Amino acid sequence: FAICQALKTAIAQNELSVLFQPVVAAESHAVVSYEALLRWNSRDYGPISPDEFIPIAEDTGEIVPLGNFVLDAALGQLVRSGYHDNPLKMAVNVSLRQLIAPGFLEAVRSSLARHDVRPGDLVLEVTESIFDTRQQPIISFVLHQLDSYGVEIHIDDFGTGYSSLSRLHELPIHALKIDRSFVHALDTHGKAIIEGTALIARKLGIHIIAEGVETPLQARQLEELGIEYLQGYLFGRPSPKLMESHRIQS
Ligand code: G
Ligand code: G
Ligand code: MN
Ligand code: NA
Repeated sequence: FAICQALKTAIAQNELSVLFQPVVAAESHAVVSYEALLRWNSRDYGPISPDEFIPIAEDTGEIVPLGNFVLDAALGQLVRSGYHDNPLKMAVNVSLRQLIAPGFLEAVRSSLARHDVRPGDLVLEVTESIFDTRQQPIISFVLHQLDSYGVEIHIDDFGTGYSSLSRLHELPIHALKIDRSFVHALDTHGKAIIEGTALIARKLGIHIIAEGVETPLQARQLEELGIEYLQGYLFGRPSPKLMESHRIQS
């Protein structure tokens, strides 16, 4: 595929950028962290969604340099936005393929050290693919190492994969991000699913973030269900800069 070729040169040609979307505390709406979201504007193909190019990058192995680029760009932006005066967390999406590639732990440690960011202020978002039983020894090793550094692990798009709630205690998981499809279905089946997930997570000491929050009504319903953190267009779209307001609110 020509697109694989284009992806290989995307970093060198300056075609990649990273946007940041806030996560807020449900009660105060204060910003508690940002999620870094990769964007590719290809010279040859125009803007391509990560939903399209991330799976290709996973297949070709390009996800490793791409992932390192995002980690570095995200921590760099965090520091330029006043992190050292006013600490804030940064969440970075990580593919399973990237997580288990040789050198991943070292890449995380060196990026944290280079930017002088506390490991506890880095969140890695992984999907339910981390429960893949065939790869369990390596996945478990890497996640426990990250946990020992203080890095937080959050499960993204929770509820859309094949994991079961009973497996949550087996890995060092700090939070679940409830997939936006359940938030958008709060008036139908979504409420029961979110309520049940929150109940179990709370018992296991795992935090909950709801994503895809678009209306004040959804925010209110989620807060009433005891959801601690919210993310979505209601609070901020993905944008190139971190918001100024976090300094006053934090
Ligand atoms: O930002 P957007 O909604 O277009 O993201 C689409 C998908 O791409 C989401 O599932 C998101 O988690 C994923 N994604 C965005 N940025 C990155 C990244 O830097 N690395 C990985 N692995 N996935 C990403
Ligand atoms: O899978 P992940 O949660 O990483 O995907 C993040 C993607 O979700 C981003 O591409 C972002 O643009 C999108 N997103 C963020 N907030 C909202 C929202 O409130 N509504 C919808 N429909 N999409 C959102
Ligand atoms: Mn995510
Ligand atoms: Na998601």
